[in-house]
Amino acid sequence: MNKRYYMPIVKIFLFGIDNAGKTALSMTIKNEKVVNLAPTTAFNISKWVIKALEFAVWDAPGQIKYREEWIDGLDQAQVLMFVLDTTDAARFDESKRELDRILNDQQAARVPLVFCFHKMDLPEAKANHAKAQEVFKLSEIRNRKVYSFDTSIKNPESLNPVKDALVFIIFHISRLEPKK
Ligand SMILES: Nc1nc2c(ncn2[C@@H]2O[C@H](COP(=O)(O)OP(=O)(O)OP(=O)(O)O)[C@@H](O)[C@H]2O)c(=O)[nH]1
Ligand SMILES: [Mg+2]
Repeated sequence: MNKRYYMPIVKIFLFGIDNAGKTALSMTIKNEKVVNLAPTTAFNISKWVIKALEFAVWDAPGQIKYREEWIDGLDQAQVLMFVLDTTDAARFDESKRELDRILNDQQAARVPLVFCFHKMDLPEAKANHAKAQEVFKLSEIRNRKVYSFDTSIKNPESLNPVKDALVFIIFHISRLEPKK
């Protein structure tokens, strides 16, 4: 039987608190040079092309005053991508609350989560990694698929497994929606 599948443009909701590194990570995936980044003040919507597959990435503004707007990025998202500044242990609890707020939203039900322990080039991040795993308890998330990675913009190769996971996810989404 000759089955045909269409490849949807997958919407990624890229979130996490301010200074986590979301915009820098997004730029690095796009092979753009990261210089003098200002905090994001409204959704940065851009396209990632990975292995000829397209993703519409909604890079959220992380500061508290913008978090109410996250709902727009979450709407219809097919991938949740969370970025943690692993150097900043003082803000792990705040980060976890924001992650849980989204995971508990009805709109995010069953949507896969890609979690980045980010800024792993920095010694503080290495020192805090175990603590971050303890706080976020990713293995206890049972209501969706969770993929987690150690990432750094200083080592763009660390983003390759993230890209592979996105391709894997898109493949499964397209398999679920055969073309009529
Ligand atoms: N050393 C290091 N610095 C990083 C990395 N990723 C981001 N940064 C730096 O962290 C700071 C914040 O990065 P942004 O990408 O602007 O953070 P953001 O999460 O988009 O912040 P908001 O837009 O305010 O939500 C910048 O100075 C980046 O250069 C990383 O992997 N390693
Ligand atoms: Mg930003």
